[in-house]
Amino acid sequence: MIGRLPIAKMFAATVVLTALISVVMLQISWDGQQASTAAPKVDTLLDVMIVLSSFVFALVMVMLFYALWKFKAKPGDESDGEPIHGNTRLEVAWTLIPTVIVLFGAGYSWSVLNDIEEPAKNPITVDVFSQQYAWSFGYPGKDNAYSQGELHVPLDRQVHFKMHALDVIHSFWVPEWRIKKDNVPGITTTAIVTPDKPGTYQLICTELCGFGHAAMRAKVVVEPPAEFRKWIAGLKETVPDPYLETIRQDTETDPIPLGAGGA
Ligand SMILES: [Cu+2]
Repeated sequence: MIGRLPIAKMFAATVVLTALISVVMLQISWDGQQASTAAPKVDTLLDVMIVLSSFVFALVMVMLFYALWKFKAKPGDESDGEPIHGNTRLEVAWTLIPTVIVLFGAGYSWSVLNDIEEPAKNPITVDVFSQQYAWSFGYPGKDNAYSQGELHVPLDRQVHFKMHALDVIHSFWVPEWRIKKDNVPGITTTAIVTPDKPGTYQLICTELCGFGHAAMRAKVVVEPPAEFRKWIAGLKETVPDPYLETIRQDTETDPIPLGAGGA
């Protein structure tokens, strides 16, 4: 017989260890500066997940080290271990606890995603074209004004990015916005962002797309609407015809809900 486990003490040790790990892990600014309305919500979600993961890690460690200490064979003990046929209470607990944690994480993530993708009034639409190894941008609401390697967006206005890959899969990532979305050949994917801090950022390709992947970046400028309009007015080119053709041929995925409009 292994006797009764000191459940209360083990639980207390788990709570203390969870707190210690969480305090250390939450000190770190994992994603850096926040520059979109989604960023604080995504960061809070991450913090909650860090605490939950710390709890799971602490629980496993406490049980592991308790077992190592308590059930260690005495020197000279060559006997077989006890035949054990399972423990219903333990099995129910280790099924139920992870299920609750995973369901909570799924529900919370869902609600955050729903929240940050909520269409706002009067968004602006930007076409994003990705190809080995460059980014370019079209503004369908501004007579298809076209910019290569530099993306400008107005401050505090929701942007609907329509992603188009011209060769292989790329992925759109501006770390300060916390938004990441794959660009897939043949389909249009959408990312919704409301930048809320003016400044210059970097758009990074975050899908290994070939030899020049590491250098596949673009400058991102978030600026007040008046400066944005001035920049748009200064663009000389329009989106090349083959690119427009790509847009027409793409199949749309996760389209913006009806009534959300576009600019
Ligand atoms: Cu890439």
